[in-house]
Parts: sequence; C-alpha cells; structure tokens
Amino acid sequence: MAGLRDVPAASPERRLRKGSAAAGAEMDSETLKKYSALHPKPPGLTLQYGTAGFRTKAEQLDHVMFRMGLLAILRSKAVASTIGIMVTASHNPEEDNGVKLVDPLGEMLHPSWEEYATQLANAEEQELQETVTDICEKAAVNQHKDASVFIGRDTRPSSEKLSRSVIDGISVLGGQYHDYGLVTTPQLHYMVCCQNTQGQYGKATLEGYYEKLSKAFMELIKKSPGSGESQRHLKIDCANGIGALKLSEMQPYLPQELLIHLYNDGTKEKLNYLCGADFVKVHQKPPRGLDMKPNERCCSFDGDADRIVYYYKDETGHFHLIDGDKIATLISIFLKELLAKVGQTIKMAVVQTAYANGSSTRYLEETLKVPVHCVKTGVKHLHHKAQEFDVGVYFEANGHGTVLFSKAAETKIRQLAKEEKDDEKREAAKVLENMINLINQTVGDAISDMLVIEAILALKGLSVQQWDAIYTDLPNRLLKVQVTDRQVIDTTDAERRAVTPPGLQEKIDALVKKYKLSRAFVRPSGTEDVVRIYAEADTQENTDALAHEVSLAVYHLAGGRGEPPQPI
Ligand code: 16G
Ligand code: ZN
Repeated sequence: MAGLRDVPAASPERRLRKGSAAAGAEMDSETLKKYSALHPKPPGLTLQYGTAGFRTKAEQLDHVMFRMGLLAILRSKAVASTIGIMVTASHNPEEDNGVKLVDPLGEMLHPSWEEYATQLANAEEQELQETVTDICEKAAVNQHKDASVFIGRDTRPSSEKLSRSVIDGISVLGGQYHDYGLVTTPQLHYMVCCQNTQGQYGKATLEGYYEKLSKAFMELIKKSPGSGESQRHLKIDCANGIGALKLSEMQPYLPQELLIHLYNDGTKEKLNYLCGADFVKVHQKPPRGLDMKPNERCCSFDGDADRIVYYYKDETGHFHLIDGDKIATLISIFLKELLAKVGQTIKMAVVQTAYANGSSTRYLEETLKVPVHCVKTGVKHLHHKAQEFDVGVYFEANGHGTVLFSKAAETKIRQLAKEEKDDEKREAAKVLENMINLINQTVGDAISDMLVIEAILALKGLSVQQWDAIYTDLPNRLLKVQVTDRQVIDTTDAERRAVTPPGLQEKIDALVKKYKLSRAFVRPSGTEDVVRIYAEADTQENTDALAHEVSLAVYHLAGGRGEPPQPI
C-alpha cells in the first residue's frame, strides 16, 4: 500500500508488522481453522453490530475480536485503504468491552458492512470459512489486494488481550497492521484519516495529533482579549479512562494560558464508575472525585474520550449542566459571526436528534436563524447529514459531536485567509481556518471539542454562566421500560413518532396535549434491551408526570416485562 510508506517509521509506537500468510495470497483454510480454534465462539451466542459496534461483557468477545480482525482485512482489501479497529466499550462499565471498525476517512463503518460484521461474528466454527468466502463474493473483495489495519484500545483491563485477538485475525489473512496501543477513539479515527489522505489531514502519529491541535489552539487564543496575561483554569473529569493519559501526554504542547486540572485519572477508581460524561448527563449531577467550587468551569469526558459535557455549580450550590446542545449552540453562534464577516455564501446548518432540548432547537432556528435538521440517534446518522452542508455542526445531547467543513468551504476559507485584501475579512478567515485545524472532523472528540470551546470562550470573553444563559433548558426526563421484544416498537420521523404497536402514538399524543411546552417520544435502544422514553414540559413536575404516563403506555401496549413503571 503506497500510503504506508509515506508515514515516518520513527516514533517508538509505530511498528508495522506483516501477518503470517503472504499478503495477497488466497486464504489458507487450514490456517484459519487452526487460529479460529484459539478464539472459539461460544456455540449459540449471537451478537449484533449495533450503533456503536459490538458491545457486551468482555469475556464474551474473544472470538468477535479475532473475527473483526478478519473483517478489517476484507474491508481494507475491498476499499484499498487502511481500516481502523478500536477496542472499547466507551461509557459502559469497566467489565464490558466492545469493538468498532473505522472506515478510510475516519468515519464509522459503512452500514452495508455492519451486516457482514454480524454474520461473521455469529458464524459457528464450521461455517466460518464459508462465511468469509461469502462476504468476499458479496462485497467484491479482491483477495489479491494488499491490506492494512490500524489498531487502538482503551484502558480497560480486558482491552490488551482482546486487541491481541484482533491481531491474530489480521495475521491469518496476511495483512499489515500498526498497533497504536492506548489511544482515545477519536485519535484512532484521526490516524486512519491521515493515513488515507497521504498526510493531508495531518501526521498519523500521536505527536502529529498533539502538534496539529495545539498549534491551531495557540493561533486562536493569541487574538483573545487579555491573552498572555490571564490564565484559564479548567477542571476535567476523565472518567478514570484514556482521556487522562492522553491529556497528560498533551499537556507539554498546550500554552501557559490554559491550565487543565485532571481528576478521575484512573489511578484510584474504576472506569466510568460514578463519573464521566454519561454519568453526569444522565444523573444531572457532578461526578464523584471532583471538588467543585462555585462558578468554576468543569467538564467530563467519557471512557474513550469521544464525548464531553461541561457544568458548574452556582453560589447557591445549584448544579448547571451544559450539554451537547449548548455546546453546538456556542459553536454555531461563533461560526455564524465569522461566516458573516468573511461575507461569502457559505451555508451552515445544525444537526440534532430527537433528544435535543426543545429550547436549543428554538434558539437555533428562531434567534440565530440557522437551519436545524433532526436525524435518528447514533453518530453515523448525524455525521452523514452534516456532510450535506458547507458547514455542518452536529451534536448529540449526550455530548458527542463535531463540525464538518465541505472541501469547497475549506478551500475557500484557506484561500481568503491567505489572499483577502480586506483586513477584517482576512482575520475572520484566519480564525475559521484555525477552527478547521482544531476540530476533529472525523468524529466527536472530547479533547478537540474542549479546546474549541475554551478558545471560543476566551475569544468572546464569555464566562461559563454567560454561556449557560444563552437559553434555558426545558425540564426533561429520560426513562427506560423493559418489554418482551423491543422491536415491536417501530418509529418514523427521526424517531419522533411511533408507527407500531397500534395505538401507542395516539396515546402519546393525547398525554402530551395535557401539558404546556410538552413533547415526548419512545424508541427501542440500540445498545440495551430496553425501550427509552423521553419527555419534556414546562415544569419538572409536569415532565416527570408525562414521562411516567408515557412509560405506562409503553408497558401496556408494547408488552412490558416485570413490574409496571413506578411514578418518579
Ligand atoms: C451509541 C451511539 C451514540 C448514541 C447511543 C444511543 C455511536 C458511536 N454511539 O453509544 O451516538 O447516542 O448509542 O444509545 O454511534 P441507545 O440506542 O441505547 O439509546
Ligand atoms: Zn465514547
């Protein structure tokens, strides 16, 4: 693979290895059998490649890892590019693990291949060879092509061994691989993108990542009022995960102006336990292990550092969460002003899911006058939609998001930053150019998002309270209900309406009508065996009542299991 030779092989973590079988040779079925026997599939166990890949208890995943190593090679041959494999279960408990594949430009695995992933993971031992052959035929895999895979893993105790199983799978099919070891999920996405764009996106090393981001950040904050004099402090809850490790590595690259203080760095407590972005968002309370003084700016990463939420405590001790919706709003305000200054017809839109707080959607549409689009839950849906615009800002309320710039918009901005004669326009274009360099366009990235937010707050001279006050969140409640088969719930309109079971949507409509500023929807979870219920209304009391009534409707109309849901 031509691109592989372009990458410097100097850094210590870079070891390009060749698998056992000769690259390009037909698969040797005896070798496959032999290696597969070392990673036996528990008979009868079936798993599905869901919204975030495979995810379950770590001890059930050995065969899945081996087989995803095989699949990554097939995918790499099919698209003649480097493919990424990340071993992580993100915000799930430490005992879980998971795996997801990364496509050539750093995107999530193409949906047509999710099905192959599921087939391969579920094939019984004696069907494995046939399944591989079948995928090769269906996906027109040219077995004679070279293959290359980048591997990364989070800090879970099970991750190292599982990533070795991935390598076994890769080796059987004779591909080249590079094991980056411990990296955040977005760092691996970044590496894959750098590799496949021949370095245009940056250098495919951790150093390259730190240098690219810190340079853009420094360029940005140079222009902030009081730069060089004041120091900005930020407390970061690292969920006892990989974020702590990678932020400490990055610290020497960061300017004096930003002082980050790391908490929950994984040296004492368990990953994601009572901390991290998911915990803070779901429970709407501070993580354990982070002492918060009034009005201090704090944030939480999740276990693999692809989500971030901010928060603070006011003088009365009241906790204020600043979630993905408010992050998207801050970024949109900032970008919109700059785009207006450069005076080009560069169109911006925001992409959200049904979980976005109604106040955020209203603010974006009515006050900021930015088009908002709603898509199904899951990063790939948001990412895909955001690609339709010159500038596509996407965030899930849970804190996963980024900004995508179209090739045309990026070229225009870089050109203006270099050649524009009008000083004000040129300066605005330069800021935009640095934003492009700072944001990780491959996927939501807690480190990159944090730097984007810190730069915007510094440049606009905004405190965390002022940011929070842009709009007031509507009270909201998220519940879950267990049913016999969650697939009896089918939804439409970006999951905002239930099509089945019959009568459920009519019931929800009637309940919603009882309250002011109210909204509710239900959807089967893509990661847990539950149905999720979301409600919002004018007061917390009404919201909780509505959420409870909707959960009862789901319980009765969709085959609830166990005890009926209790009032909140
Ligand atoms: C996964 C998704 C996340 C989504 C969540 C919903 C990716 C990488 N992650 O974590 O975007 O918000 O699932 O979970 O796509 P749920 O279907 O269980 O509600
Ligand atoms: Zn995550």
